[in-house]
Amino acid sequence: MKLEKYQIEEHNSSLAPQHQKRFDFISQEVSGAEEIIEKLIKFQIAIPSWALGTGGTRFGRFSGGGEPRALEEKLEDIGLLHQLNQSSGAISLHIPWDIPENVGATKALAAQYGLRFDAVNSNTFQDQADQKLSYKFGSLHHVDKAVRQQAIDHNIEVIKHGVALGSDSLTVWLADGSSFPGQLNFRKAFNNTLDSLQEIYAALPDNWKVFVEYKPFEPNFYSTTIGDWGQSLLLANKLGSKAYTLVDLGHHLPNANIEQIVALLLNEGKLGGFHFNDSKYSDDDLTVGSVKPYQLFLIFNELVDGLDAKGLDHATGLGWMIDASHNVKDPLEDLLQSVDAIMLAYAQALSVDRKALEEARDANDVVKAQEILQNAFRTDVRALVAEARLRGGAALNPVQLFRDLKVREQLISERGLKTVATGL
Ligand SMILES: [Mn+2]
Repeated sequence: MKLEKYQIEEHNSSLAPQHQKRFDFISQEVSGAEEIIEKLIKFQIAIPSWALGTGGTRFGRFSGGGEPRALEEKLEDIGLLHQLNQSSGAISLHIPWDIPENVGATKALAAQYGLRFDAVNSNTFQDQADQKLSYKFGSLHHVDKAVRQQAIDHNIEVIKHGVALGSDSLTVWLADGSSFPGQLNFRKAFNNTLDSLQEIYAALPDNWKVFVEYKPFEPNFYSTTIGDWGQSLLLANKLGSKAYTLVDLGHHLPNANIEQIVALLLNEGKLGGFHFNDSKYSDDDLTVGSVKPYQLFLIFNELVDGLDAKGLDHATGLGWMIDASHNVKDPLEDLLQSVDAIMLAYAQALSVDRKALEEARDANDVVKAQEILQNAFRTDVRALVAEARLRGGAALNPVQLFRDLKVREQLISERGLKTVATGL
């Protein structure tokens, strides 16, 4: 479904008086409010095609109904999110779950919703029905060259689909690893992975990037062949200038200092992509900012600082994407909440007085440095983010409008209660 312009306008005028009061206050509180709003309007977060349906666990899956049944309906859902917040103007596709049947028609449909194609994602973590060799014991790191070759060919195929759609990056996440001590020769596994990635790298068009994602455990529970940012960075450095590390917030062991990892990767010019989510334990796929909003702010603080230090554009310097999919919420409402949390953390990071922060650091004034960051984090910038939405033509309160218009109920009546999003 598509919203009518008047529906957004009616919603906004009903909330306008209250919003104006809050906005007038915050725009005087925060210095450079206008610049922050401009940056917020430009900032877009890609939605992955697998986040639009209910996820699941190995114990079960509880669909809320009305899930997208095909790629066209996934585009429709993201188009709807983008209408509501004007900050979700990109889709990240998963191959083979989302292979377009008609590329021209898919591109035209995406353009109609104002969406571009972000990084394409390969899949060697499960076997497909028509697949010759199994990935049970890994893909790019496999002991058998024939299995590695199959996985290499698949990634090259994904690049081709991406080129056809106008994407310009490939994300490689491997489930490769081992579940028991002794199972794997670590050095051979790493070298096989490097060789395989080199073949994929050779197939990248000149203007493309490849993002090497890491994860410390799951589905393998003893070792992961690309387990942390060090291993990813080693590979990215060996591959060349088109290869980058991708940071997924959920892919760290508990209490890892992700903001420091981000700072150093940006310093090396090797941070390429970013996957947002939140977690209490590890890869929990929870709504962005729902558990550790201060950590999210500290990460954004390093992102803004590091991008500025390299002269990179915030909106286009990295690939920004949400990577989450879970069980108990309406997936579209969850994505609206996630995008909002990202924008809030970004706005707060933009409001940090960087000059004063550096002066406090240079003077070893620990208390002052902490005060500067906490002051930014404790400032309620929701009205700034809402103002950016308003100026972009989106809704002041996307979740409220989603509910007022009974969007889920309409999707269920169009698509049915028992639908399962493709790939899930
Ligand atoms: Mn990820």
